[in-house]
Amino acid sequence: MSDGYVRQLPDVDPEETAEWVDSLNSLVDAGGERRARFVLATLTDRARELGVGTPVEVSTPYVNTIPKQAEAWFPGDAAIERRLRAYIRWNAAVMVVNANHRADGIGGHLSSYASSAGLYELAFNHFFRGKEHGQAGDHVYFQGHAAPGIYSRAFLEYRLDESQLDNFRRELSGDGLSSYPHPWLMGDFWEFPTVSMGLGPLNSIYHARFNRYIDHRRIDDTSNSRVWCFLGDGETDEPETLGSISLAGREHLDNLTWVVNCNLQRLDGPVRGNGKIIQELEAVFRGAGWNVIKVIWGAAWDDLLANDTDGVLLEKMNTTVDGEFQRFATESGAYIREHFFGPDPRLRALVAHLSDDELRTLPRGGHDYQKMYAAYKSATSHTGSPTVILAHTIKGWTLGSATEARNATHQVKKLTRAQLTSLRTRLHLEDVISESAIEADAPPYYRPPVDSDEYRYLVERRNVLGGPLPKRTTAIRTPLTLPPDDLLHEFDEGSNGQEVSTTTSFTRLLRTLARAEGFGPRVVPIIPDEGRTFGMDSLFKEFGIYAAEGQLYEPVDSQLLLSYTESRDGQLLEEGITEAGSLASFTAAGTAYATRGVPMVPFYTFYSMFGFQRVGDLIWAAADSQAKGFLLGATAGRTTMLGEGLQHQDGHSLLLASTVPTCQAYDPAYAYEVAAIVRQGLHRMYGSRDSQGRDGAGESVFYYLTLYNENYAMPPRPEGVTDEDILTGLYRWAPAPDGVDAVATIMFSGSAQGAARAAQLTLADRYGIGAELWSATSYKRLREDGLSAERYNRLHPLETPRVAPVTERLGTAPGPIVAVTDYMKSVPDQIDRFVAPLELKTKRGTAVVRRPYITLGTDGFGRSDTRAALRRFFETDEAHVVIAVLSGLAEMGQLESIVVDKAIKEYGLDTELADPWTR
Ligand SMILES: Cc1ncc(C[n+]2csc(CCOP(=O)(O)OP(=O)(O)O)c2C)c(N)n1
Ligand SMILES: [Mg+2]
Repeated sequence: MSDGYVRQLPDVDPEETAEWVDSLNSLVDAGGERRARFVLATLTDRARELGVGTPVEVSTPYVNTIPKQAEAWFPGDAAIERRLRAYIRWNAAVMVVNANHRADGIGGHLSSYASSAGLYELAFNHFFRGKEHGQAGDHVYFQGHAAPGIYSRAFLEYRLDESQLDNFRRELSGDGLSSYPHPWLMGDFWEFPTVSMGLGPLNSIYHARFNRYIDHRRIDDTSNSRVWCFLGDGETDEPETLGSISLAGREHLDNLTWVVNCNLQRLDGPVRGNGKIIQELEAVFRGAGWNVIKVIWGAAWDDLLANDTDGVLLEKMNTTVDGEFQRFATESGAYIREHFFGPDPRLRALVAHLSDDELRTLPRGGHDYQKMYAAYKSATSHTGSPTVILAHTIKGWTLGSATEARNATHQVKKLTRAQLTSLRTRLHLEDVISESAIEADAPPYYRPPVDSDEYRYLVERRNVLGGPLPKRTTAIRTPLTLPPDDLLHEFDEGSNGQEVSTTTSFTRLLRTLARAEGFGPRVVPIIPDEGRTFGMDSLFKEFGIYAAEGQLYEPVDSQLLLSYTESRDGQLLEEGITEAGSLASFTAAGTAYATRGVPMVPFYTFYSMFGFQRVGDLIWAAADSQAKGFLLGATAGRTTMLGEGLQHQDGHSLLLASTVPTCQAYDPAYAYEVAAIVRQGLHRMYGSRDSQGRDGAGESVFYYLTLYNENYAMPPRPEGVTDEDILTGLYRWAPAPDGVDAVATIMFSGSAQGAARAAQLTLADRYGIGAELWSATSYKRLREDGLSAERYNRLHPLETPRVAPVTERLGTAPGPIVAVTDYMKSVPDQIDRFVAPLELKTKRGTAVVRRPYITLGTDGFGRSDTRAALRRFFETDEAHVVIAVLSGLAEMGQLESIVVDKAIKEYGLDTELADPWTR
């Protein structure tokens, strides 16, 4: 297909054009296609040098990007580094083998690290910057399954001891090591959870961008930090992996380097048996504006290629599919001579001087230390775009012929004695590992003593580079000043009758926080192209939208007060339509207290439906990372956001939120509740002081708040209600109306407050029944506190029993309890077993009875309709709250059932309908 654009441009000198085309014709006639391609590529290269913008070629031949003559010289001690690698490889393998000897089935991986040991070791010895001397250092995302190798190195550095290696994957034994990088479980070691594949790569991109952001905003100088991400070639199939690479290209993130370990295999088999993953990735990354460095062939191939005057070798390289290359890695030299070099006599002649053994061991580029060094050197000196190194390796490298490049290699967890012995030979470890030791059931680890040359070299290299990695520290480099406590007190006054939503109240609160002196700059508002929906466009102009290049155009709305204002030091992260990317920004900001020693406070506001269920795994990983900050699920509720329908209406994010241990989930009804939760949340997460008395080192939790778009007058905070009442999840919001006795309780959350309040008035007016109103801000919190009391009692049979806080509080609540929310019934059901029993006075004396606890909620798919219709459909409106209260009273024998029946008929609810969750 021709480039259509050429035919649309005027040809100012057709004669000259024809001459060029003629030359090309004769070139093809005389030298053939291959020669013509070579000349064209040379011309393109020259054109680039001359500054003639030529379109990026997305694909280059299947050879190394860096030619031999341009390779940087390797400055290290190759012999010592090889030796160190051998020890690390050995221990990594032994750790997994031992773990599986001790506890069959405990798992672990041998072959991922075996294929990438060289990739890591080069970086450890020459590139990764550490965190010593108050530096933030580099940020390294290690491939999750390579963890044994990383532990093994830390063992050589005497950062881990033998018993820890012995307890690989046995964390509950006290000094065990987690299977994969989990900061939550090894908080002074791992920084980034990477094992759920695709999340590490995505997070690394947004991390690199976030480093730019805080640099441009002059919060932290990040110019000396590089973000590295190591990933598998199979991992690139995850949409999260490649989904945001264009952002990195567009933002010219030359502080980001990816290393893709292209061992051509994933778990079950080849990544692209019928294709070429390296070629495919090259095209994708080049198209996205990345600098791509392919390291396919080791040094021994250089001479072969130089002698390939007919181009037959190159042709063979280009046309051999990965499935075949994988096969060659398992075959003899004779097989390779026959099947790779064999068919073409010119090709066979190229390797006639090589023995079968030499042919068998022709190295892959990823195992060639010199070539990999050159690639890293080039990547780290490259400017203007991110770099990806595509390194061709063999899965299970050095582990022996039964394991290397076999389809089942990923699952290998045990090695026989014979295999261990052959590994020892392959790694030349005969002098440090005795044959008899291998005979034993638990083969020994080895590390050089601290006075050895190898140890000194290892440590010296890390010292030069700023200390050992990985290392997670929460030492604060730039402390944060919390805003004064009375800053948000305006929300306690209510909205003076003005009808507003909790969403707009929150936007106002966010503005107040972002303006707060000292604290304001640490606020990171994040939105995924939904600012206008949440009324956040009011922040665009005042705080600016972050754009690395500033604003190169005059915005269409520049004459408006709230124009779309982008700037290099803009504060808002307007991420566009990517909830995953936004969550990655949230994680980068929410972990900056640890990764950079600079506490930042992200407020990520999104469509609640597209939060936990869309990017739940990223939220889980954020929790593992010990991220702090606020997630705001706006347009919350299944009936509050009218019109949109079932893909938009969220009735379950609070249920999903309840599954994340560090998530503090709240469903506030009023602006003063939102303010109290944010105020106390800031204290809890950032408030406690570090050893030097500086703010920012609080608990590693994060908050999830639902925000609704229904407008109503925000009431003032009721007299006597404390922040503590709001934060612990439940408090009495209003007594029964004057003139009626309190005989029932209605609990509401979020926008269900409207139905609850209306029902309270109706019950009093029509039935003379008094109901108290309680605000339930967090069922998750109530449940956890209840479980805690219950557990204490179970395990302390002789102590005074504790009472669940929710039980205690409800002890003073009258009658049956009806809980209504705009979420599934399972949300209020969380406290079902903690609902206090009732003391009931009957004619025959006082009885303690189980109290009716009736939950109303929005189980089922949403619908497009009005709020009123939706609430009727889901049975959460005023009528249904009234019926529920009457029904509860009838159940307790305090009301005739006929009254309930009559009410049902009066409300017109007596038509037989299927349950909403079946409709
Ligand atoms: C999201 C997710 N899905 C599946 C897995 C299970 N899994 C672990 S490793 C692996 C294969 C990895 O292949 P590749 O990325 O090529 O890495 P390699 O081990 O070959 O270096 C799979 C499927 C996972 N960890 N995360
Ligand atoms: Mg792989």
